[in-house]
Amino acid sequence: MAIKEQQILDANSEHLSGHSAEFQALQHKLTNNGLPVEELIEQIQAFQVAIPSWALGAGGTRFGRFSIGGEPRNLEEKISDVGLIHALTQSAGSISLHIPWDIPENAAATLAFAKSHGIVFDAVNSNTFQDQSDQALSYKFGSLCHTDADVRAQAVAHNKAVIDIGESLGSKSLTVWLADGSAFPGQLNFREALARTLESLKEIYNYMPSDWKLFIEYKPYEPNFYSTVIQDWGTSHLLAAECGDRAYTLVDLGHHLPNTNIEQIVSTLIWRGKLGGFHFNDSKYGDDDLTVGSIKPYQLFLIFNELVEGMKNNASNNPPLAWMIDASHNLKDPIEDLIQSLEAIRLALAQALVVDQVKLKQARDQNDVTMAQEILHDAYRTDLRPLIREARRRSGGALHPITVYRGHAIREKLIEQRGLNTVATGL
Ligand code: LRH
Ligand code: MN
Repeated sequence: MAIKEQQILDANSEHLSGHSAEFQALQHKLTNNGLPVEELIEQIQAFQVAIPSWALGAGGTRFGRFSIGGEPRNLEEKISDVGLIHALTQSAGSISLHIPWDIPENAAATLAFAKSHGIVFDAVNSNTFQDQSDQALSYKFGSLCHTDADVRAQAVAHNKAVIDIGESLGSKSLTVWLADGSAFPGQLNFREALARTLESLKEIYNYMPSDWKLFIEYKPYEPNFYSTVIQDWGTSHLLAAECGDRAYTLVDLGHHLPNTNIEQIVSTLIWRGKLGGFHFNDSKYGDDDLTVGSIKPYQLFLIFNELVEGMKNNASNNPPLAWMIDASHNLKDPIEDLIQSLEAIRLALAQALVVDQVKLKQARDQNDVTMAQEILHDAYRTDLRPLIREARRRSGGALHPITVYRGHAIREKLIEQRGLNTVATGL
């Protein structure tokens, strides 16, 4: 379901005068603070986030799932939904596929179809946390860590196949997240499981084309509830360092125990040049995969503040980061939820970009705790939404994407086209 550029321009014209007044007032304030507004807008326009192919339908839990209607029935419809989100927001120019949930039947055709929607392929994700019907050996007791060498070989072969699919689509990175772990004390020899996982990862790493990156995603628990082999950033970093220069740690915001200082983890990984990228979402308790910035927006700002500062003084030459959303939509329309997440991410970036880093450094050097906080709060509490809107408008996007989405009754049209009970592959 495409939205025409003219439809977006028409919608914008209704809000232009209000927007221009708000933007000019903000532009004046930022310019008075010595901030390069045009440069900020360019940085925001350039900031693109990959949409997960597994989050375009209604998510669910073991307690149930409520269909949203008009869900994409295949990869092409998923790409067209991402194309729609990108047309409205001009900030979602890529899709991250999960294999085997999204195997392209004809890679060349899929590549051309995506190109026609202005979409490229970001990291591909392997899946050795579910058993497929045509699979010989089960991953019930793990995959890359399994005690049985044949199961490990099967899992390594799957990852190599995922790399081959990614290569055919122009992707340049593989994300490995493992459910591997144990449900009860005594079940697993931690050291041996980790050593087997490292050997398996090295085989996958050495199979990757020389211009590819490996992202190792950590998670403390779920679906295993006693131990997880790659449970935290330290374990992921250890494995990445052992694998090689093109292996990095991927930070999924929902994969931390309560009250973990994620911005400090981000700062440390950049310092080591081993931060690969993010799975953005938000959470109150566990891996809730909620809308980005919906629960802890200040934490998201603090993370971006470390990113902006860290990548500015990037002594470790941390490579450009992979920006991806990883969310699940139990109640909201997936397209609206993703639009809100994209807005929250660009807003946190903008807030971090207007932090007076020079004054902050001075306050820190003088241990002026109060002033350091005042400087952060000044940026965080500046309403930068007109700046995000202006960046979007200049890229041809909608000033108010959700208003346009609803105004054109797009979900209703998707339901007419696809049906009420279609179920998208994924979580
Ligand atoms: C695991 C995870 C991982 C994906 C999956 C869909 O919780 O975050 O990134 O493979 O969600
Ligand atoms: Mn994730």
